[in-house]
Amino acid sequence: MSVHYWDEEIETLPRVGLESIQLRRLQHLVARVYKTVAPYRKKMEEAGIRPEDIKGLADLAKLPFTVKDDLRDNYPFGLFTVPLEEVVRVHASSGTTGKPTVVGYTAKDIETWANVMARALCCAGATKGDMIHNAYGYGLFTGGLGAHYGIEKLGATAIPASGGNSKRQITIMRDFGSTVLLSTPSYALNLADAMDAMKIDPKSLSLRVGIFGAEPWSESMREEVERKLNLKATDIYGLSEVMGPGVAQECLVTDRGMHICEDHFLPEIIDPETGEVLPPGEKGELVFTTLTKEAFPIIRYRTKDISRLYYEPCGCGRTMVRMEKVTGRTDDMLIIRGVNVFPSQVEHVLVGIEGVEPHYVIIVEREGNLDTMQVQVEVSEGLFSDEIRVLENLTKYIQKEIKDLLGVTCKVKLVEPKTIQRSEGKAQRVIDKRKI
Ligand code: DLL
Repeated sequence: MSVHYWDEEIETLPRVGLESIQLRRLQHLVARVYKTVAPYRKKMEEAGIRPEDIKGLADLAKLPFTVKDDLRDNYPFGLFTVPLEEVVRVHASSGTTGKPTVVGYTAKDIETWANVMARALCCAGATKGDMIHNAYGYGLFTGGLGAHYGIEKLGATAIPASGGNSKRQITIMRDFGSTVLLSTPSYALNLADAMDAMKIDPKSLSLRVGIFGAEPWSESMREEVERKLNLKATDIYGLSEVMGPGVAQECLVTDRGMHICEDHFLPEIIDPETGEVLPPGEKGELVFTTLTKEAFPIIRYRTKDISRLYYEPCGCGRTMVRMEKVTGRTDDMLIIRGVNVFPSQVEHVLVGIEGVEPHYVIIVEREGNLDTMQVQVEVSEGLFSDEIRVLENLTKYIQKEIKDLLGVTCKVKLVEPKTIQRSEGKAQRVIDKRKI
């Protein structure tokens, strides 16, 4: 397979060269942030560290972490390093709990972002000739606009579909001949359902590759999406605090991990309990330092995403480290009667069971002192009209599979097709009533 790069020189740079760029950029960043952002300076002073103490990349570990609360405490613009006149765009998280987090970009930041996003698109095999259907939400969420500028930078044709109105999206895909689909994996399934309802065979469309991210999705979900949409499904990772989509992207060669744009985003894996940096290959919490951002650089941001880093060379020739698919966050781990459960593990069990649709929700409650977990999952049209005994057996089977694989007893409730709320962006998989 011929690999094509957005920026071959940098993407295939030997690691020594890459690391020297990273160090230079890191030193520059720390000096600038120390000088211009009071909350960063205060934290560094408390930790007894000065910019000149950063002599090698290993010294990164001496710097204090940044967490989401730091952004909230400095809401809205307190961590920006440039005057607001220099900021050409802001994005914000929805802020389901407390204040939203706000991030800002200079014109150069937008240019960098477009470049890393174009790199991600190339990594997934997209070219100038592609018709790229962008169903990430446009607005304060970074997905839509972030991907959009990358598509234009690549020179491909952008279809700014945004989320929602699935039938119209399918019609557009068919009529415009969309070749690449960008959306959350849960919305991709939603689109597959709409296609089915419209009696459109995915094979009759021109979709070749999907670039799915913004939420955890299991390998079994990948197979499901590939089958239902007749495309190759690749994973894209990013977060607004660091940039937005395009921080990392799977290539078409590896089956292990996404290449991180390491010349812009410096990754570490830490032990979430102790904060200690873990050796390469170990699993832990992903931490990022931005190396080139102007308006809103961030130092050692704790993402809460669980991953690991692979430094082994990749068959595609890219030397940039790969991060393992993120299937859980330190804060979405459910503890059910002492057993740790990630929603993606439940997903892994459900998807692939015949007669079960990949639409589910996990409801956690506390009865007395006991945590209970109920998994509601849709069954397929044909099965729901089947005998009650068939449904009972299926319920028992799923309960047993979950118990065997995750070690937790749960109640399974099979629900009618199309009753679980569909997502237009990020899916809500868990309702934790213990927290309400
Ligand atoms: O979700 C940016 C994005 C847009 C990424 C479009 C990819 C595609 P936030 O809204 O700030 O930004 O959410 C970031 O989403 O910390 C992860 O927990 C999760 N996430 C993002 N990509 C993936 C992925 C965007 N590929 C948070 N796999 C992150 C698993 C992901 N989780």
